[in-house]
Amino acid sequence: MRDIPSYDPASLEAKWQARWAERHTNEPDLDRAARPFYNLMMFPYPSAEGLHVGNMFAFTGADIYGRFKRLQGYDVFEPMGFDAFGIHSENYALTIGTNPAKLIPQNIATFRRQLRRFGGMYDWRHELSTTDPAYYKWTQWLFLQLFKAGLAYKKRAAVNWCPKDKTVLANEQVIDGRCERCDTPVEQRFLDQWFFRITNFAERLLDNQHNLDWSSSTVLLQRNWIGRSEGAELIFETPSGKKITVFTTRPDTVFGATYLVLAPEHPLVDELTAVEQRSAVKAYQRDVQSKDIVSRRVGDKTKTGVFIGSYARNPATGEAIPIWIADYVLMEYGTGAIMAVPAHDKRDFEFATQFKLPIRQVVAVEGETLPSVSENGVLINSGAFDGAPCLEGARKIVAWLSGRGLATPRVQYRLHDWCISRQRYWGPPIPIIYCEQCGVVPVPEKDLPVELPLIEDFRPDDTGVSPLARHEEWYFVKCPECGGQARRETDVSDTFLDSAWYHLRYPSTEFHDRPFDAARTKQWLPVSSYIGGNEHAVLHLLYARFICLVLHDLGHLHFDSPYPKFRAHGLIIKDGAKMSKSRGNVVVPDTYIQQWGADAFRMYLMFLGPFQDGGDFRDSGIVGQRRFLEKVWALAHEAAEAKSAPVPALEQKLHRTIRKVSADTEALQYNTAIAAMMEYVNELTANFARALWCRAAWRRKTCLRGCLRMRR
Ligand code: ANZ
Ligand code: ZN
Repeated sequence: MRDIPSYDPASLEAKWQARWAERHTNEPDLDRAARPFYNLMMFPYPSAEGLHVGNMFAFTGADIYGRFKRLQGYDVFEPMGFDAFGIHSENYALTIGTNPAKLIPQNIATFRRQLRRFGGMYDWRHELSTTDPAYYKWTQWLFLQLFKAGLAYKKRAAVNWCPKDKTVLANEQVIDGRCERCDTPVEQRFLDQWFFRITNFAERLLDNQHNLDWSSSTVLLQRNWIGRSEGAELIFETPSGKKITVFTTRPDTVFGATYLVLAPEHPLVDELTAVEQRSAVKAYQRDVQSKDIVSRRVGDKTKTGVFIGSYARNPATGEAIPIWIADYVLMEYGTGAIMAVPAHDKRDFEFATQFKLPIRQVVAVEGETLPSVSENGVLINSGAFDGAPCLEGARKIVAWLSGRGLATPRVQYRLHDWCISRQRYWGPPIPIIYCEQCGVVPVPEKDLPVELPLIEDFRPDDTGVSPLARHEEWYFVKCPECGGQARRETDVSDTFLDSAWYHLRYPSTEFHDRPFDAARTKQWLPVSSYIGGNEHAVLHLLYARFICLVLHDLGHLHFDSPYPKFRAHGLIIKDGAKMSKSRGNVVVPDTYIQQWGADAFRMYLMFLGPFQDGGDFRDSGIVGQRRFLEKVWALAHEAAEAKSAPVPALEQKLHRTIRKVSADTEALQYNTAIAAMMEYVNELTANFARALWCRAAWRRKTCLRGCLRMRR
């Protein structure tokens, strides 16, 4: 028998990758594909370090699924691109002092090399980068469509401001009230910003969820983020006739409302404040102003607040109750005012205890101490409503108060409009022009893209305006309507806008006169399978659904959900924590791939644990996968030479294995699929001298051709 060549992944993998390129294996005919399957994975932002093992884990799992579909006969379109605008890329550029416009292409080159080397079956003809003017021209077009539809508007809003870094921070960059980069306490500032009216779509974003085949954890995260609450608005009147409207989810507890709390910014505070309380109220408002937004939203700190010196009438009891302001009531939610029911609300209870305000129990629940928040009790101390179960009591009380014009049923969402303004350099300029004569003028579509100029002073400064606002040679323009002197918007848009529509662009990258071609879109969208991290459950995935609804309503798309099927992958843990750049426990895959080969490394990653749960990364164990592949390699070579009749027991094992591997792969349970293949190979090697794979199995490409004689 001739010698079996040794298993040499470097040359072997290169050979097959060359073969793919030659045969266009990964490049389906996008216009004529008979069985299109759009296999999408979340595109990376090209950080300097390159792909780490956590990224590689996610891409491997998604890539295997694409390969599986290809083997099942689908025309698989698996594109890849780069989410290269935004704060991650820009902050890195700031750290090393190089312009992101110069730095990012280098990072992309590294990523591309890594993605090719690990054997991802990507259609590189359709690569895209969000920083390419040919791409962001259409991101700007998208902004214009929303603007024209009345879904983009400008308003003054609070932002987090780091006084040391002199920059606006996203909420996620504020950790315990401090800047995540320099640990300085964060302040609030007020800026004019662009918003998208995603709240108009809250109900549909919830309803649509029923049609989504998504990981249940993702659906739940989105549901909570949208945060639908059913309740009522109730009116509390002051002696002077001012009406204070509160939003409550528990109108049944109105008899227990012993005081009111307004947000410190509430518009009625000034006129309702008694003279003797004025200086205390002002001081408190100033104090709250200087705090960041995020820590106000977390409820479990000591309560602060001030009595404003006036009273309002409880609509149920007719009693005059005191009015306070406190920062645990947020202006952006509900009406910015609450009725406090300390007996049945935890925050109100803490507040009332601290400031010695009356606590009146109005719901009796067996065996519970105050504050009891359950809705399963019956009403007490509630006049004519005593004895009613909470839900029924709520309905009756709202009906009773509505009759007197003091209540309206109301649905409230936690979701806010999407702020898309960024006072930064590294993003697509928002395509708006301000003219003294004509006002806010959208850039005409024929003038897109509004290119981001290459500037040297891209650093944000303490003016709080975008670096582009320092460049009059760029921002002074002729008004497209009257031809007079006008000025460009100098904010750029949020990275999440770039990624909210990239799936539409991939199949149409070669069209430069339209964002996405109608026929291509019909053929390939919506996406067949989307795989990515659950950390994007509420931002990216929600925004993409919103943009899809908008484009659907405007007649651009034939579907209203971009990703009918989504699966969240698990996380790779290293030294007890999620592998991430910010934690500094990143492992780079390159040396492993060099030493063991891409196939062994991919297999190792998939064997760490169930793909949707993730696993613990250790250096040991890769050698096991490598040995397994060597074994398969040797078996295959021997099989190519041998001739023998089928062995029934092995045939049976083979078909069982095929069934299990197919089912597990479809369910993304790669670890158990690998285990089944190992078991099968062991059986081949250990128990039988000869075996034959049936031709049918070979046609399905699940096993090797011909017959096999075992090595002794
Ligand atoms: C009285 C009450 C009694 C409440 C009770 C709760 C329990 P969700 O479910 O999250 O929508 N609230 C209303 N507006 C607020 C604001 N701007 N800032 C802070 N809190 C606000 O929560 C709605 C409840 O949160 C409302 O119902 C209100 O307190 C409070 F036993 O009203 B409740
Ligand atoms: Zn004008």
